[in-house]
Amino acid sequence: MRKDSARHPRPEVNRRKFLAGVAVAGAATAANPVANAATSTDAAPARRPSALPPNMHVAAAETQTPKELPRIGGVAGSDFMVDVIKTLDIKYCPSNCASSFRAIHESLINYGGNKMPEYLTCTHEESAIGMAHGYFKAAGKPLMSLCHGTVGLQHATMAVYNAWCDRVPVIVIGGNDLDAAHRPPGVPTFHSAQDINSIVRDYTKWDDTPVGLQHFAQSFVRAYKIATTPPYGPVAISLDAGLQQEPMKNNGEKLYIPKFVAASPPQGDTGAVKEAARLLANAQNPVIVVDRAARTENGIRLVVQLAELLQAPVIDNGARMNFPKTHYLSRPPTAVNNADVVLGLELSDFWAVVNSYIDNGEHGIGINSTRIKPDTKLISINSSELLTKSNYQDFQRFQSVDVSMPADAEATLPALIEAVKSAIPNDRKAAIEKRGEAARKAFGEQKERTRQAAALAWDASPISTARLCMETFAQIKDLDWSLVSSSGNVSGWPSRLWPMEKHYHWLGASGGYGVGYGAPASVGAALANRDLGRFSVSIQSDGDLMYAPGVLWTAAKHKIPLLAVMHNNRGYHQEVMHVQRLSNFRNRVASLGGDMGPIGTSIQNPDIEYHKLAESMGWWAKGPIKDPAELGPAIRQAVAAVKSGQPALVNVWTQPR
Ligand SMILES: Cc1ncc(C[n+]2csc(CCOP(=O)(O)OP(=O)(O)O)c2C)c(N)n1
Ligand SMILES: [Mg+2]
Repeated sequence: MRKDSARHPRPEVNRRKFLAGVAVAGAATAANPVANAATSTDAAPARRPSALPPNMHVAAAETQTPKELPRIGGVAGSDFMVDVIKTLDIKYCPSNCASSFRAIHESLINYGGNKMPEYLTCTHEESAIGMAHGYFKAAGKPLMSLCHGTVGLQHATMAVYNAWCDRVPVIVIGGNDLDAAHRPPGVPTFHSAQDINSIVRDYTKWDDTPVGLQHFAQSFVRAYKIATTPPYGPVAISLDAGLQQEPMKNNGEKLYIPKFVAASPPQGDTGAVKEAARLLANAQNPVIVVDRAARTENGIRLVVQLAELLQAPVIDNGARMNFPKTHYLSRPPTAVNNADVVLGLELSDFWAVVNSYIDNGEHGIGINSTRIKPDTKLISINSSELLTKSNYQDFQRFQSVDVSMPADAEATLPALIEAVKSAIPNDRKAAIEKRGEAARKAFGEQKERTRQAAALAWDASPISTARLCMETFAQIKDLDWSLVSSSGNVSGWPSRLWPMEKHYHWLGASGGYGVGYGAPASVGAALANRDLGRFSVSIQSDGDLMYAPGVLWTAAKHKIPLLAVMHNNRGYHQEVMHVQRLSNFRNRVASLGGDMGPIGTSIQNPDIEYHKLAESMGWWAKGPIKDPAELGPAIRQAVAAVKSGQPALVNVWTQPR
């Protein structure tokens, strides 16, 4: 907390630093800096006229070092902003630098000491937000990111959308110069807008444009609170360049920093909880489907408790680690077919749990069919219903349910568990036990079938995705591992065969299926895991990495250990299948243009040397591995490099899926 320094700003130290700066800069700087510093606390520095047309000179004003800088008279507004930020638990600020937030950038590193938050150098705004997204899922704490108003925020958008769909808090700060009459003409004006937040408004929980420092203090604490109240989500604050840069008015005497107190998550209504419990307790075949049910480690424990109480199978759709894969009640999605009651916990798409859809029916229109029996009762606990906006369709198809609780599942589970305990009739207890025995048997058989399927084409070259995943696991199994991301499609082998039990064994996917999430999110999550002493591994697809590979450099620069094992199938295989499917549907032979997949879907000829790409940015790297016998030893070496603190990438040529 820096409340005191905010009320009685600028300690002596800074004045001394300031004088030292003047001495170095020499006589060419402000005419009477000492007098300026001592007296003029209210006056803003003189602004240049803004009538210049945008031309090379104007562009140079932004891109070259200014010849002469007037000294600030008083305390920088952005120093106070840093005081506010420091009252919250924000460890890092991954960002791509820009003039619209140069003042707060300068305050963060010089006044704030580059700690809490520490600035991380990013080469793309999408990478910065993607890192914050991944970080939260490993650490449970949000990061902030600074974006250049308009262009930077435009780059950031897809990652913000992924965070929105994935219900992950990220604090997005956009620099913007609001005062049209005084802002620098040319480039900075191109980079300003009336309302930069409109770029991300449809997929943020809240945004604001503070016009004063006290307003900033309230907005920042409010933004943090909104972002971190379930359902979580990204928030945006537009930060006026003038407000950052100008000295504090009235010497900041009346400014205060509101205290952050975390809000409790919304809990299901008592009546609805009782009704759900009654249905579940009396069901013949209750099935629990989970997607983002567990926000924390405790969430997994609660899902296990409820499942065991009912001896109900659990289908994990995997947006988070919700349920141990080693538990005998863990079942594949088909388990829903026989259910008479389905409990959905934080499902991103309830409709698709109980319906199926085939995309190429007659006349090019898809075919819907139900997966469940006609009288199956549906119960939903889903906090996303508290977040619905109109434009983007992340709310998915409308599904009628019998008991609907717009509430946080993890927060509602304790009450539901108690209600189920009281609702189970004595004469049902034996039948419930029996369900458990059947589940153990089915689980064992399922595991065996999966193992046999994984052995198929074990020695194939390019390497099978099952072998890719199991050779990786063999090298990390004795470490405190965390699968931080799996981009592309490896047929779900890790969730099918790795013994995932802890909440960080799997962090889930992007949320919005915006490809390009995997690389930055895995670096962000690896950063969190580094600080928590865990070993991070990612399965990195080729298409995903090529959207913004610069994040590899950020990982090396900031010494973030991460093992990236590549699923390099030399293509956008998902799209290979789409175009192929349409060609088949239309009775045409797909034009491959000399590649493996239809034109526009391969990433080959030339083949990308991902190991060289990574090496050039400071990674330990090896590849391309085509012979499956070489895979294990290569990963072993990579693990050793990661243990020494370096990121390492193994470029593996794989089968399509
Ligand atoms: C930003 C973005 N652009 C395009 C797509 C469409 N898309 C979906 S999957 C995919 C292929 C991704 O390739 P890769 O990461 O290599 O995975 P693979 O399908 O080969 O396993 C693409 C381009 C998307 N989802 N997001
Ligand atoms: Mg691919």
